[in-house]
Amino acid sequence: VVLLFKSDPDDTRGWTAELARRLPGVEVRTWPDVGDPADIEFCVGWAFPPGSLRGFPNLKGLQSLGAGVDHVFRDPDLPEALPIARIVDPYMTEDMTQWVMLNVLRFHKQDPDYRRLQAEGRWDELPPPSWRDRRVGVMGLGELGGHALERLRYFGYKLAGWSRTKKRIDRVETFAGEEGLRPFLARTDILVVLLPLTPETEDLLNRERLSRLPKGAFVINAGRGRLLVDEDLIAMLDSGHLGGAALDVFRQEPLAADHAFWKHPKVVITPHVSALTRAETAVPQIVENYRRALAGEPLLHPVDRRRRY
Ligand code: OXD
Repeated sequence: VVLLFKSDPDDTRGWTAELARRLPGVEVRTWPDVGDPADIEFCVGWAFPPGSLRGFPNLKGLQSLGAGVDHVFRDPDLPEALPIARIVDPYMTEDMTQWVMLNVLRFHKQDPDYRRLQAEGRWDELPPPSWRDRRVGVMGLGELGGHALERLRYFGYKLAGWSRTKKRIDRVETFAGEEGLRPFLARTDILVVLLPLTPETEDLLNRERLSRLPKGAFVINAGRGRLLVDEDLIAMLDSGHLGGAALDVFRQEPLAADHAFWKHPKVVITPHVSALTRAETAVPQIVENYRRALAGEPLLHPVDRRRRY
């Protein structure tokens, strides 16, 4: 038996149908209708309620429905030896890259400034930026960051990447670790954050680090809200040090109605939709992982518990 956990009931129906279609002969149950906990062999979902997985004595694998798995590690009772997999789906990767492109281009082409001029009915030409000189930097050089850089290369920007451990990428200046952070930020006009959230990356982008970005820099975050300290970002936008921010992820989701980001003139918000997991493209790897988990084989796109991604 496979158990699915999704918080949105409409969405749950589509996933259940797709899983059932691709797993003939396997029963798919949906939370909270677990039935006998001993029946559950494989769990698929996003943020199972803490402690719940511990209650399934025959559980052989957990498939995160997201690319990020910080939600899994929020469970203090996560069974120790449980194999965990995350989604790596070329459809989602492309989708994320397109969201990144939208926002890199938005800032590079001064769209927020032209929108303000339009609102004032002003036909004013701003000093044009040169794509040749534009320095774009990507934090996180895994599936998502690597793909975004590949696409960004077409635009001729000066590219750099930062990651925990040093990576080599064609025509991208790469930086790594704590000592690489300062020089990476200092050369980045448009910062794209695609890091996983781990104990090491939490609050990484605080006031001190954001102040290393050059004056007028832009921040684009589609990683996780907790990578960035909200008050520090707002302070840097208000002081004029930062030119704008595009945010898809937040410390608390949904974003609280009274959060300062909503009405901030320099902040563009999307509600965690930069790359949605789609049943039709994601289910094949889930089906394969179900098979592997039951056979005791290593899962596709396994999560390293030590690194937490
Ligand atoms: C995520 C996702 O991990 O939406 O944020 O896949």
